[in-house]
Amino acid sequence: MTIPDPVHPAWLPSEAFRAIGARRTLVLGDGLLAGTVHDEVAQACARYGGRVRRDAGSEPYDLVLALTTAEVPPGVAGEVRPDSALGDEGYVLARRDGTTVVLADEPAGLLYGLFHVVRLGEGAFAAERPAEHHRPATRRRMLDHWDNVDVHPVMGQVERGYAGGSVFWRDGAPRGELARVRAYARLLAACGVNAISVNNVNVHATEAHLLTDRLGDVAALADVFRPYGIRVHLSVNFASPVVLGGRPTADPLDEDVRTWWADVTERVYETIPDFGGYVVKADSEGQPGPFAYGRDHADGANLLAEALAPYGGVVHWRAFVYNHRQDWRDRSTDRARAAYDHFAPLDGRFRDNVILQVKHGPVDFQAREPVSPVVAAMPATRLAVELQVTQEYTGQQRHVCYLAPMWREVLGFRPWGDGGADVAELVGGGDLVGVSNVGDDPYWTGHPLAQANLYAFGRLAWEPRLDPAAILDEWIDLTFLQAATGDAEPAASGATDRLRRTLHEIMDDSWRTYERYTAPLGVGFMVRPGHHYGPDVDGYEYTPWGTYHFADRDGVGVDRTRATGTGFTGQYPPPWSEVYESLADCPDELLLFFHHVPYGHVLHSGSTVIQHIYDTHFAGAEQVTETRRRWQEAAGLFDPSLHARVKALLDEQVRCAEEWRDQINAYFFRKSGVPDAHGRCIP
Ligand code: GCW
Repeated sequence: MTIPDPVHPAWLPSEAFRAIGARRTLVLGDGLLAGTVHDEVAQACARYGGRVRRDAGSEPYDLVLALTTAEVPPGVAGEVRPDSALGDEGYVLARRDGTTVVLADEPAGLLYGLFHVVRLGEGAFAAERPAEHHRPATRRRMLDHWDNVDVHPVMGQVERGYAGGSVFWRDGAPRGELARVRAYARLLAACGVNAISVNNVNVHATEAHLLTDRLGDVAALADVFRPYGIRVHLSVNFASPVVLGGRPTADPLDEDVRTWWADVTERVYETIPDFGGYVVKADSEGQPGPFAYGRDHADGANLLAEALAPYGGVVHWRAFVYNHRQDWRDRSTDRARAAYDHFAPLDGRFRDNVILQVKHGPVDFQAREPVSPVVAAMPATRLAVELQVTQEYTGQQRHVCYLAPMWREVLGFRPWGDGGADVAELVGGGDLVGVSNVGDDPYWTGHPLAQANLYAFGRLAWEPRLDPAAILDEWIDLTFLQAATGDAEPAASGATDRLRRTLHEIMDDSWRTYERYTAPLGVGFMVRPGHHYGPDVDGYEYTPWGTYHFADRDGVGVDRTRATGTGFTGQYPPPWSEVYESLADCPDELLLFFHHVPYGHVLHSGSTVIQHIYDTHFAGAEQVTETRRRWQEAAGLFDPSLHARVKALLDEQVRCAEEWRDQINAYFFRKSGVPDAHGRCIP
């Protein structure tokens, strides 16, 4: 199968396999994924002149990838053998006496070990290396595609998709470009992803049929993902017994409904034996759910869990449930409270194959939110944290916005304060889910630099304690350096140094830059309603969506305190319930998320709120101009078409950042009447 021209190789250019492809490799072990490992190495060898075998023979090897159950030639792996089990996906990596060795208990571990060797490049074959054990921190590292089969009249082929059409579906049918899907599977495996859901959580009429009469379309995708260790999941409509099965009800406690789900699920597993499970958005933004029958979310989730349990499948039940028909005049309803209010009382009631999928923040993927209090409130429930790799609220893949630093902050948050567990530990052994940012764009992600977000999602899901800056460099090296220079030791040359520095400096702090020129101090939104791109300060202020900032002539922000506001701060355990409650202690970056304050309120930084708004907006827009300048300077270092694409996008980012700056500054100047201390131009 060839990759359709002209799809960009992203972090797997053939040069990334040069070090392996030029050497002698032995792959020992059976199974589909061991076959994939062999084929990957064989392809590299065909290009770079090395050799690969699947039976030991007597020759020496530079690289041995072997299952722990295999007969490894004497001397090669003896001392490397692990004492304890490596698990389904773990591996041990070492280099002894001129041989690099990867051992794994299961074929998936070999595949991840192979990609580790790819990341190391020549470094894998240099110095001796003591045995390192690697296993993923999370069980499922999953991408949700919000792809529609039919083109939706408002949302299009991909809901919140900024990279063109879907890689799976087109105009109501499977797209049929399985070579592209395969290339995608390979990229995902290389960064550690092992699960994928192939359709939108908003399950419309056509998409509902993927569960039954169009299951073959899902099976075809599962066949392509399987050799890369990735299981396929499906978003299903809670009302399926009615809309597909012609039943009078979808009541989760109805016997006939339970039988319907059991039968349908049995057929799913007959067709796709390693099917992962169902993803459900219920009673949320118009999707059907158990409320219609007077049942709660535990009843709803357990219904599907029961049907999946005999096959080891799971339900990802989303906690994104809130009232989207709120009356903006009603100051007591608080959307931030909704997930906790709905789900915390249900802790302990979910079957153990239900995974409650919680957005990382309490509202909706804003550039700055506190961590959702739900993660600390449900000790008896399996949790997944959901991140948005697609940049709905962070520049829509037209702006450079490297999100790993934000995700790292989320994963490092300690709900019970210093000494307590962090989010990474809370989801440890559980799942991290990302909404995919991939489409049929030749660069996969629209903005070529948005590939880094997809890569970083996978890497952080595997190892949440990785440093985002190091992940960025890893991505730069794989994607650009070896391909640009063909140099075995890329860092050696001046040009490659410049390339790496340019990208690093443009991207590393880009999330904070984005935050500076958009909604201030954690208040969120202020985007254009509907498509959510660009500024519109009052766009959502008098709407039913529950996303308000309450700016008036005296001040701005949402009072979520227990003392005088919505009481949301009380959903956190101490110390955060106290820290967020207190105007004096609340971190600056979240001040307006938790408090309504006068414009003259002095931040910890020493600045007033109004001056902070002006300063950050001037600075943020300036940083984007500087980014564009740096990119222009680096023209000679990149492939010309990639350079031109990014340049055009940076022109748009500069335009949009200036618009944000001017609208936000003008809005708050007009509301407050407070001039900029530095006398800069506010239109
Ligand atoms: O952020 C919102 C998006 C919706 C999306 C929803 C969700 C799939 O604007 O487009 O619907 O979140 O997460 O369900």
